[in-house]
Amino acid sequence: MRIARHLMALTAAAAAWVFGPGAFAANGHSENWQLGLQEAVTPSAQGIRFLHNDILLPIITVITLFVLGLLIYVMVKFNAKANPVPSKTTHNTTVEVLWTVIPIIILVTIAIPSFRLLYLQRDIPKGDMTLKITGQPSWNWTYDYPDLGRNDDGSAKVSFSAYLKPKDEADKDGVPYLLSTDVPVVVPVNKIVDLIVTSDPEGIIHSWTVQSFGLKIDAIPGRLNQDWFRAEKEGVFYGQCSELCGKDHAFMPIEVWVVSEDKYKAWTELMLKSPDDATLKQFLATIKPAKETLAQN
Ligand SMILES: [Cu+2]
Repeated sequence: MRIARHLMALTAAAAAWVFGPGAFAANGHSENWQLGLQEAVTPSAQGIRFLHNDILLPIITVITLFVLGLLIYVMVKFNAKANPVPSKTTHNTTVEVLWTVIPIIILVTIAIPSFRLLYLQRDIPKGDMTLKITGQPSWNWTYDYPDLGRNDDGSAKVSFSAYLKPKDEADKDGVPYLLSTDVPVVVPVNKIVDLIVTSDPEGIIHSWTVQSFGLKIDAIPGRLNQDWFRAEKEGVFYGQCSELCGKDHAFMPIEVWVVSEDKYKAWTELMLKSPDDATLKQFLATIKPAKETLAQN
């Protein structure tokens, strides 16, 4: 009984670890020893979280425990010693109907929310703005804001590359190394951002991924991929290239700042003036969403 109580306490602790809000849930990135998904700030990410935590995980847990129980039962009850004369039974209609119907019910239970989520993700709504993301062969990302005006050659006026922030600078700024970039992508909160994602024609396949947005979309040379997100919370959210793309695959992070509409507007006004690095850095410090708490590395 005592063991059972210990086991139950352990299970509860594990569940709290996996599902609980936890100290590390709201940093826009994962933490050492974190289990479970990162904080969900878009409808898509919330859908993924619900499907995984509330549908799949309970079903898998029940099935696993059920099969484990059956195995133990068979091992104890029907081993050669306990059951020297085995039964010759070959068919049992009730059992056969059950093991066909129950899995069908389970699959339908999974399919309904799964398809609903798929439609939410793939049925791309008309965006409030467009962001073009290009994966570069030099292992970094380029971002274009075509809605903010074009140059004579058709290129976007607001266009910049984001590179990995070097370790010493990341440490100095108190931001996570390998996730932070020298300049962030800035988007307004609660607005639908349509994404056009591609890779340099001379380049390689990358994948633009931000876990908190429930977003992972391949950047393929010569092809435009489309996706979207609507971040419902201000904050700094990190991601990484998620397509094994070459030697610097681990060094092309993604840093997105979700800010209020006013701050976004101020940012676009500044960006249209092509500010120098120092001016931009100074300005960014004034719009950076609330500071996150960092885990010890
Ligand atoms: Cu890549």
